Amino acid sequence: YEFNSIIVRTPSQSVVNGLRADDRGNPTFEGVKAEHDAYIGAMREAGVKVTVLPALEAFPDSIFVEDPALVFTEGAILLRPGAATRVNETKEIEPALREMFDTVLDLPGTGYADGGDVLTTRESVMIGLSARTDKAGAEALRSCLDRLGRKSEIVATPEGVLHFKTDCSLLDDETVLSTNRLARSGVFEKFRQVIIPEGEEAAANALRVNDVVMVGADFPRTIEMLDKAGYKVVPLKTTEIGKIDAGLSCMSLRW
Ligand code: CIR
Repeated sequence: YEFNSIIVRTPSQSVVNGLRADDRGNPTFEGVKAEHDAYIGAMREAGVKVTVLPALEAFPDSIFVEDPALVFTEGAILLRPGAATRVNETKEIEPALREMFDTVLDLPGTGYADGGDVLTTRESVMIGLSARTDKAGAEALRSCLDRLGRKSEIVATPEGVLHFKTDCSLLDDETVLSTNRLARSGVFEKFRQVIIPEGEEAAANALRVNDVVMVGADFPRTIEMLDKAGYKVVPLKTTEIGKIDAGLSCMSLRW
C-alpha cells in the first residue's frame, strides 16, 4: 500500500454507458468526472505522482484502468479483461506502460484475467476467480507473477460479486477490510480481518495509499469504524461510478 506513482484515465462521455449488472440508471458524465477529479486530488495529497491518460470514447469502461493491466515496481503485466467490450483496453494502455516500465509481460494463452480480481499483499498476490477471471487466465497470471518473483495463489470470489476486490481491500500488511460473505470463505485466515457493517458491502472496495485509507463517502458506518480503529480516513464520493459497479481501486494502477 506504499505507492509513489499511479496511472489514471480521464473518463469519456461514453462512461454513462458503462457495464453494470443491475440497472439503477445511468451515471452522469459530470458526476463521474467530479468523482474522478476528487480522486486525483486525494492521490496527490497522499503523495503520489499521477499520470493522466486521455479519454477513450470507444471504451466506456476505460476509466477503470485497474482491469486491463497489473503493475509492480518490478514490472507490468498486460492482462486480458473478461468482458468483450473491454478486452481491447489492453492495447490502449500498453504504450504508456512500455514507456514507464522496463519489464512488460504479456498474459500467455487465451484465458481471461481482470486486475480487479487481484489483491496484492506483502506475502502473496491473491487472484480471485470470477465471471471475468477464469482458471486459464489465473494460471497464466501466476506464471507472469513467478517471472516477477511474486508468490501468488488462486482463490474464489463469492457468487454474484463482480470482482474479488469488489469485496475486499488491504488496510495494512496484516489487515484486510472484507465483506462478511467473502471473509466467511476463509481466504483471509492469515490476516487480521475488519468486517464491513451489514448493508455497506460496497464500501469494501476501499483503498489504502501511503498513510490514508480512501473510503466511499456514502458509507458512514464503515468510515466511523475505520476512524475508531485509528486509520486516517479520506471519504471520497463514489455514487456515480457505483452505478456502473465500480469503486475506488478500479480507477488507478498503483506502484
Ligand atoms: C465493468 O463492469 O467492467 C465496469 N463497469 C466496472 C469495473 C470495476 N473495476 C474494478 O472493480 N476493478
